[in-house]
Amino acid sequence: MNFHVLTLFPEMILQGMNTSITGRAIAKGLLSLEAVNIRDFAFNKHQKVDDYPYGGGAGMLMQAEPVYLAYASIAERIGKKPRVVYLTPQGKVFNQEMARELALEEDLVFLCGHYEGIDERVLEEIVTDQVSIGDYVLTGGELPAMVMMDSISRMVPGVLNNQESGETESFAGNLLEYPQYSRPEEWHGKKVPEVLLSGHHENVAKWRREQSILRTLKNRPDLLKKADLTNKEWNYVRQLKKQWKEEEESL
Ligand code: 6GU
Repeated sequence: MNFHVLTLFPEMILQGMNTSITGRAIAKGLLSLEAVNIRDFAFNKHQKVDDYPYGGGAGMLMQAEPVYLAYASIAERIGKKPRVVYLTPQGKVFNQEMARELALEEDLVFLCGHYEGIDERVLEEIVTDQVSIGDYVLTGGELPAMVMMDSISRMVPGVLNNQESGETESFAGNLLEYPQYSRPEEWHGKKVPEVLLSGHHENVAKWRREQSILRTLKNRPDLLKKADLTNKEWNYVRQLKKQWKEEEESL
């Protein structure tokens, strides 16, 4: 996977990505990363990349030409028109399914906006995907680009040590991950759940599955609707809801 990031803050991207698991994957050659400074493609006296919006309004916009030239330098070098993801709160909300799909690409370009946005004409010309990472506002697209690259990276074969953890973690089957415990057996008076010490693999698996369902029901009922549970498990969900309702009514 080759990541190319168009940004006004290349050092932010390089510092963030050359750390931890993504850093190791870059060192191994499983990923490559370049951060292209859009300012290097502003061929005016002060390397200015922003200007006022026509029609008025708050703030400045990134101009079309430097963004286009920075993009074109990548497209020319790799010899194709790559997929270009523009990070914007106006985009489609990022999820695990999108991460899996984007991980199949050989090259991905991320376009990070700043100020109030980017001239619409260059977006029309180069952007293939507009993506948001959630319903809150950030100062620029760099953190969202890093969020996306991190989650896409872990879908690339060889990036994770334990290859199965790519799919068994949260959101596999639209269920959240169960709680986990390590040594010591008791900490601050809290004991590790007995079943996990039992060595009874079937009971452990059953307990974990129940915990996943419980957590998903509590924190992400929207996800649980899409989860594929057995009839027995749907009954368990119904029983939990009934129990909680009764507890609430008895208060
Ligand atoms: Cl992709 N960009 C910005 N600036 N803010 C965001 C976002 C993206 N996703 C959520 N908030």
